[in-house]
Amino acid sequence: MKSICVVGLGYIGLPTASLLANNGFKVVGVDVNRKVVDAVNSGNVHIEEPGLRTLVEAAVHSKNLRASSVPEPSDVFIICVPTPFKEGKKPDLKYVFDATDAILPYLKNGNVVILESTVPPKTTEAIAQYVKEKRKDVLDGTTVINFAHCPERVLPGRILKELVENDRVIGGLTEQASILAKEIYSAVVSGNIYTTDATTAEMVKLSENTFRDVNIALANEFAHICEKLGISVWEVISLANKHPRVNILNPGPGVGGHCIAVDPWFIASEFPKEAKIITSAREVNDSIPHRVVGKIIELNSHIQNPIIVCLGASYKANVGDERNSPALEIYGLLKNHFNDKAEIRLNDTHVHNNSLNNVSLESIFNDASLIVLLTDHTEYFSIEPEKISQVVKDKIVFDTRNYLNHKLWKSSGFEVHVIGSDSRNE
Ligand code: SAJ
Repeated sequence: MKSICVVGLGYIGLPTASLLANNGFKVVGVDVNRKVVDAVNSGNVHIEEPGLRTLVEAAVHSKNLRASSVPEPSDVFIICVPTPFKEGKKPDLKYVFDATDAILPYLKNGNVVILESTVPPKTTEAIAQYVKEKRKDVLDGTTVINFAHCPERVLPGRILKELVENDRVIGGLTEQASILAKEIYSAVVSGNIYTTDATTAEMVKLSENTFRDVNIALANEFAHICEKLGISVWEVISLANKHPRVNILNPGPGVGGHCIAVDPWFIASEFPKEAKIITSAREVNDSIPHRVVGKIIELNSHIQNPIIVCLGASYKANVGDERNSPALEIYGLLKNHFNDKAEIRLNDTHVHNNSLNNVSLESIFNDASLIVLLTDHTEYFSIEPEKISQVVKDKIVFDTRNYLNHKLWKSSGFEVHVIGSDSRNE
């Protein structure tokens, strides 16, 4: 039985540590946040993710998972810490190097160090080099450490399923490192496991998220053009996607989260001359919240002191994560624009952030002049427009996700506006 130390108990680290523990590995999960450590040790979770609580409870109960503030000697170390960007959209690798510093004293001959965090090309090499600089025994070869990059690929909201079923790519700095890392993942992954070199694995991960970002940017650009043409982008995309080799994604209020809105910069910041499409897609997607705000201002132009209801704060449906959320950006931009000349209300049933003034669905619609759907949480689909129509001031709804039942809202007297579509066609 191998011992594994997972550094970082966030969206990726905690499910990974629990899954490995439930498959017989002895796992210590490490986090710098004491509250997270205490929560995990009592079988609790600090993240909203379907099925995670049960998985963590089982892992802690089996005594195969413990959380701690400091690493311990182990056979394998898996680094799952965030990699945000800093000023100038440059990758911030502070947490990756902090994690490396934390495990440095515990590294022994034959250990495997796996980097799961999404990183710019050549980071795995840089970490191995850093360890050599800090540990003479690694530099002179008396202690051999096997470094590999194995990027996580799971979709928030479906993490537990995808952690097991998705194919994995493992990029070892040496062939032996790939073989050893593959052994670990083989115990828990039912998808295929492909081995390659570390830089290729880094680029594979960045290419996946960049592909999605560029595709969404294209959909957002089509939405803008279709609005000008007075047609519905939703119909255009749906019909274009009937072609066997076309799969255009959905436009929306912008692209958020800690992956797709960040990772393309890991390529573009290092290759600014070459990364033309990547940079321009990022710029398109970053501009969408401003366009949405422009439309909201236009819809309120005839109203004195409007009350604007924003539904959703998280970056996408049915998750409680508001990092880089376009919904929150739009909320902030509206507050800045209107200042005290409008009341901007916000509801999100998934985000539990005390600094947000989260208004309940029971009272949020009272006297509203505009309802804007920003995140397509399932419960917003069940809002009854007939009931709402009796308490709002103006019956206008703006759907930035093309999610609501527009027929139903219209039959309750609402004027319905949808992103990427001329309201006359709705
Ligand atoms: N979005 C659109 N239109 C779409 C799809 C998404 O506007 O058609 C928006 C979402 O609303 C959200 C953002 O894009 O604001 C990103 O959401 P997402 O569901 O596309 O992706 P993430 O960030 O939750 O997860 C991605 C996934 N990558 C790919 O699908 C290639 C996931 O598999 C990765 O593991 C994850 O990034 C990560 O951690 O890197």
